[in-house]
Amino acid sequence: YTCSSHKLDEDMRLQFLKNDSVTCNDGSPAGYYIRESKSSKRWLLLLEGGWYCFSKHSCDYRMKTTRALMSSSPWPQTRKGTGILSPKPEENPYWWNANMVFLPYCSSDLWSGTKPKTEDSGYAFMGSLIIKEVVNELLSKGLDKAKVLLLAGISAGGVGVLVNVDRVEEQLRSQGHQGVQVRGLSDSGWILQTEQYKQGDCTHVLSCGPNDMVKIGFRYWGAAVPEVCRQSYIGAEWNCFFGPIIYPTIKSPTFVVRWLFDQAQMTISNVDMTGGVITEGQWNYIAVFAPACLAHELITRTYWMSVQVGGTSLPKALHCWERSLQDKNGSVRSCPLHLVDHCLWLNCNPTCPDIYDQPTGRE
Ligand code: K4Q
Repeated sequence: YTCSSHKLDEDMRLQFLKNDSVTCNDGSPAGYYIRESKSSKRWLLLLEGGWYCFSKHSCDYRMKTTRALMSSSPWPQTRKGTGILSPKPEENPYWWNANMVFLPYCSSDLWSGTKPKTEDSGYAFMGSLIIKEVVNELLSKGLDKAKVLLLAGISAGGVGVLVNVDRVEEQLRSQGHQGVQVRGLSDSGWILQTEQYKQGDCTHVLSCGPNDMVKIGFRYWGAAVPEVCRQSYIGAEWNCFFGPIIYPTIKSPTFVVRWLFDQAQMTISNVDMTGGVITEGQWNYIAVFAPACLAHELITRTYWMSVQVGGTSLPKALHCWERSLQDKNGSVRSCPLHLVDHCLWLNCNPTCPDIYDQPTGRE
């Protein structure tokens, strides 16, 4: 065959859902892109990202600016799989031969919604039902014989993984497909509930802090979060969108990928870094002291000044932090606040405390 036909069959092809009551925001049918690999029993389902909207105003604006994130009508017939979706071993040494399924994000609800479009609301929010229906329709394409289903997702899709991975597992098990091992891979969906660097109102999607945003969205989307997490947050179920809260409740093995200084986290924390430019006040807001030690507690230890990251101890870092809070714009450049170990094994930092010197907790 020619190079171009070879290239073509590497592309993923669009398939609209057979059940057309499961829709994008505007009522158009949701769907997925698929590249089958008959010789493989591995299935990768990847949830796309792209923020969200949580009000008539913000969704109308989203419709005008990024329609493909709310409607399937502008979707192309094929898409190229890149990175973990690539069928080329040189681009994807991990899973190049797997069955690849890309789920475009068109529900604007962090893949959590269960609400069909009604006359008055104007938009549907069915993210969670889209995943369910895609899994259901893939069963007849060989997913029923799979060994592993990896539910992956990026940014908003990474939140979608945390919120949906156990539901997918339960869906397969209840239909008798317990032979399929369900796993999660969440990329950049681990968001912290920080106070904003600068208080923002909630009129825009991006100026709204993490908690306010999710509180509003949860109701607007008719969000479904996992039962176990919901039970422990009755009346405040929106907390279950956040990694540190939902993760301990997830049963399926789930791998979390996250940049130390995540841009989406910075954006919703109102740390404006347009053009990669950041002020000293903003940089100090994201201070961190993280030595690679097997240990617990530090600040009341007698040796707390001897643990160092890159030559800086915690008392020194705290001193720097105080200075940075006093003179927001003063120069504290030689006073470090971002201290993360580079070595990777337990106690690879030579200043780690001796574990035999640590109290056991029973003393
Ligand atoms: C608590 C939920 C916060 C979710 C943040 C999602 C961020 C996102 C889009 C990406 C490009 N930068 O979806 O980012 O498409």
